[in-house]
Amino acid sequence: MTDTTKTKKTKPPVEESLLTSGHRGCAGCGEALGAKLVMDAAGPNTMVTTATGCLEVFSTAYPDSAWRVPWIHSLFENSAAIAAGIEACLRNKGMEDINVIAQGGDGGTADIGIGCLSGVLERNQNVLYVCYDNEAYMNTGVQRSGLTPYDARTSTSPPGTESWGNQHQKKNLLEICAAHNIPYAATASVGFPQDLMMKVKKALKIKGAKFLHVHVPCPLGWIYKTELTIEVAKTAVKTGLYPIVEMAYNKVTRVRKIGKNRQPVEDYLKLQGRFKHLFTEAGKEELEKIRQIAQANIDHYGLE
Ligand SMILES: Cc1ncc(C[n+]2csc(CCOP(=O)(O)OP(=O)(O)O)c2C)c(N)n1
Ligand code: SF4
Ligand SMILES: [Mg+2]
Repeated sequence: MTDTTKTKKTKPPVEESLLTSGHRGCAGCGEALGAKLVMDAAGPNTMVTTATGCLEVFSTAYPDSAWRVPWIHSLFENSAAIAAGIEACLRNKGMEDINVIAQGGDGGTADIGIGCLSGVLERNQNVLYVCYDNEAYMNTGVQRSGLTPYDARTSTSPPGTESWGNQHQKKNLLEICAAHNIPYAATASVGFPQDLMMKVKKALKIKGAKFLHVHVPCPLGWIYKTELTIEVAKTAVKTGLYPIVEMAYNKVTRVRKIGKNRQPVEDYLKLQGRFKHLFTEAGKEELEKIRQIAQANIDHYGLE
C-alpha cells in the first residue's frame, strides 16, 4: 500500500532578481551583474531609464524584457533627462516614494550624455544616476570613451608603431558630478557587491540628486576569460587604479583603504589582453606611467 500521508518534497522558491535571468548578456558580463545588484538593492518600488548600450540591448531583445520593474529605453544621450521628466511627474502627482534610477554606460554618461546628466545634478532632482563603466563603447565594437584608461587597446586606439593605445587620461567623472554640490556621489565595483548594494540603498534614502559610478569589467572588450570578472574588478581597486570613494557636497567622506596589501599595477594589467602590448622591453616606460596614475589616485584620496 502507498503511504498517502507523505507529500512530495519541493525546492523552496528562489527569489527572482529584478533584472532576471534569460537576457542576452555575454557570459561573465560585469555590467549585467552590476545592474542586477543595483536593482536588487533598490527593490521593486523603482522606475528605471536606460541609455542605448549593451545593458539596454541585451536585456530587451524584442519582444522580451528582463526587467521586472517599469523600465524605459532612452536615446544614447538622454537617460538623465527622461528620468528628470519621470521624477517631475511623480512629484506633481505626490508619488515621491517611488525610486527613480537613470542608467547609462561610460560613453552614454561621460561623453554624449554628460549635458543631460549635468542638468539633473544642477537641478538637484530626486534621481539616482548609475554609470556602468566598462571603459569603452562596447555595444558598437569597443571604441574608446572618455573613461577608457591610459594605454588600453580599443578598436579606435590600437597600439602600433605610433602609439601605445589610448593616449588620453580617464576623466574623473566622480568629481565632475560631485562638483555640482549634490548630496551624494560615490564609486563602487562589482568586485565588492555588498559595498555596491549598500551605496544604492544609502543613495535612495537621500532626497536630491545622487551619482554612482560602478566599475564593470567586460570580458569581450578587455580580453580576459569570463570567469575572471570578479578578480579583475577587485584587482583594479587593490592596485589603486580604481579608487572606491564616497563624497557628499563635493567633499570626500569615506574611502576604501588599500593599505599594505596594495598590489602592483602589473597584477591588474596582465589579466587583460587590452594591455598585453605593454609587456615588452619598450613598454617599461609606459608601465611606469600607469604606476604613477595609481600612485596619484592613492595620494589624492589617501588610500594607503
Ligand atoms: C546619437 C547616437 N550616436 C551613436 C549611437 C550608437 N551607439 C549605440 S550604443 C553606443 C555605445 C555605448 O557605449 P556605452 O555607453 O559605454 O555603453 P556599453 O555598450 O559599453 O555598455 C553607440 C556609439 C547612438 N545610438 N546614438
Ligand atoms: S560586450 Fe561586454 S558589456 Fe557588452 S554584454 Fe558582452 S561582456 Fe557585457
Ligand atoms: Mg561602455
